[in-house]
Amino acid sequence: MPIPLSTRFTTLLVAGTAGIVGASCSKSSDESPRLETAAAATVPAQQPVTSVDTPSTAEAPKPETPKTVKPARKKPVVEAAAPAPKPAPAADSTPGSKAGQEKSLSYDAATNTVTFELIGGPHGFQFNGYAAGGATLTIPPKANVVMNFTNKDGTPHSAEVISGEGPLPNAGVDPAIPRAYTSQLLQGLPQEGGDVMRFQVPESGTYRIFCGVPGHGISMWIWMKVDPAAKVPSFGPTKA
Ligand SMILES: [Cu+2]
Repeated sequence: MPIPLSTRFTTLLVAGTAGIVGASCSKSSDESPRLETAAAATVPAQQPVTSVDTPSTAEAPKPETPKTVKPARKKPVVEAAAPAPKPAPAADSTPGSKAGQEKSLSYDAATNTVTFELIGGPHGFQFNGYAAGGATLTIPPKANVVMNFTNKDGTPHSAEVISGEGPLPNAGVDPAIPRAYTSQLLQGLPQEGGDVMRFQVPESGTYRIFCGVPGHGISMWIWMKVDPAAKVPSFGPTKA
């Protein structure tokens, strides 16, 4: 079911534009000697945009019971290009991955853009409360991905997209997809720090979203799969 591009994206654009002015380019050459420095420089390194989307009271959810859902945020702005929006969930305690998706994932079919709120923690070496492949983000082929990473944990964390095959590296490596990594990949972003990854996925592929801080990624990773059959993105516990 198509999920309308939320107004969050608009907020992002605004915040991102504003952030360029004051952002320091923390993708410094000593930590990530990669090719996309020009593109990376346009990405604000420390913007608070994603913090609006995570309830401060969220506990680490168990894989079979995704986190409690807050009522959908209401914004006055209407995204004209979005398909007919589904009704906002009436209850604030409806369990289920679909409700969880609405909070962390949105999709604009017109531009094939997936926007995902990637959370470090919130408590411990997890992404969105999942560790060691316990969750899977499924993405339609050739999608443009805007992945807003915010570290909610007290320990510094980072994120990048690495191959879905082979042993887990001990620390950050070159990403499997260009630009699919956060700033401060090795030292990690502090609590409430964040970065935005913008990249395009290929037709298909299996990847892992991995924390590049040395020693973290052995457990701090989740799956990211590009499914040629996927019409919309989804996020939830990994199916056996
Ligand atoms: Cu980490």
